[in-house]
Amino acid sequence: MLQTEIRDNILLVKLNRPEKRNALNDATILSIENVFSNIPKGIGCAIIYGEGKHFSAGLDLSELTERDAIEGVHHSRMWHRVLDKIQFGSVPVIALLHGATVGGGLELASACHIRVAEESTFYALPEGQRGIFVGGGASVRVSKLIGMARITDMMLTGRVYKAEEGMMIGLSQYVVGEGEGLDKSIELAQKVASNTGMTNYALMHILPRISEANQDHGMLMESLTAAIAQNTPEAKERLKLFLEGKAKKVGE
Ligand code: 1HE
Repeated sequence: MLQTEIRDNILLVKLNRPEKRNALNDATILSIENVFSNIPKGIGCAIIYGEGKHFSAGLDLSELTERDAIEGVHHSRMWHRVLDKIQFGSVPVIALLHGATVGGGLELASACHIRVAEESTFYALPEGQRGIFVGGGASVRVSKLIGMARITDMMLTGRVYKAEEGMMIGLSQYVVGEGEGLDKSIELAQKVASNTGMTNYALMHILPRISEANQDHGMLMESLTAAIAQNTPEAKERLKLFLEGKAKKVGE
């Protein structure tokens, strides 16, 4: 149900339940937790993608049986715990999207740091139409990506966004042609993995906290982070190479 492969210093994680459109049952969610809690040493970036014609059809609705309220809370909190392992894990994660990226599938994608969408990607939050509510973090993460008015509309009306529109409103940072997503994601992952550990840590763990802090606290955290980062041996070496004309220029 989940397949992993290591290519150089990149971890590829594939949802592999195409017969159920990569619907996310508890077993899959728990294996995602296991994989992202145990990223092997030496890995610098991970890519998550889906087998078959769709990234993910979201929560496995066949498991949404007779849960009472408190069981429902625990189930949703389990999703939160697992997706936090992606957002606040040890390496940046790229979601490579195609086809349906809906409900819990969009929640999984929105926990990742970069989203690359192939042209077939479409986004929706069908929870509203199913009579339920998002439970895997969409109200927080998707709201932050596209704003509250848009997520409200998506859930009230079942609105579907296609790949290009999705990029325009902030659901993905990239759109690529069909079948080109893996190459693009690997290219991006190599860049991400070539950053210093401190830079990637700051982007994953400190920046989101800064963006939620008040301006005064945010600025202070920024100064502390900048000071720590510029003091690392890796940063000093990189600055030295640049000043000697040996580092790539911007855009190279
Ligand atoms: C599923 C699921 C699923 C497909 N749970 N089994 N998500 C949804 O409301 C989306 C529901 N799915 C769909 O709208 C469509 O399946 C798709 C647009 C994603 C794909 O359509 P298609 O024509 O390629 O596939 P299909 O024929 O609809 O489905 C193939 C099989 O996958 C079929 O099972 P089969 O045994 O009859 O072959 C479907 O029943 C099964 N399948 N999607 C279970 N989601 C943390 S809270 C998050 C809350 C949510 O995510 S709610 C949104 C749920």
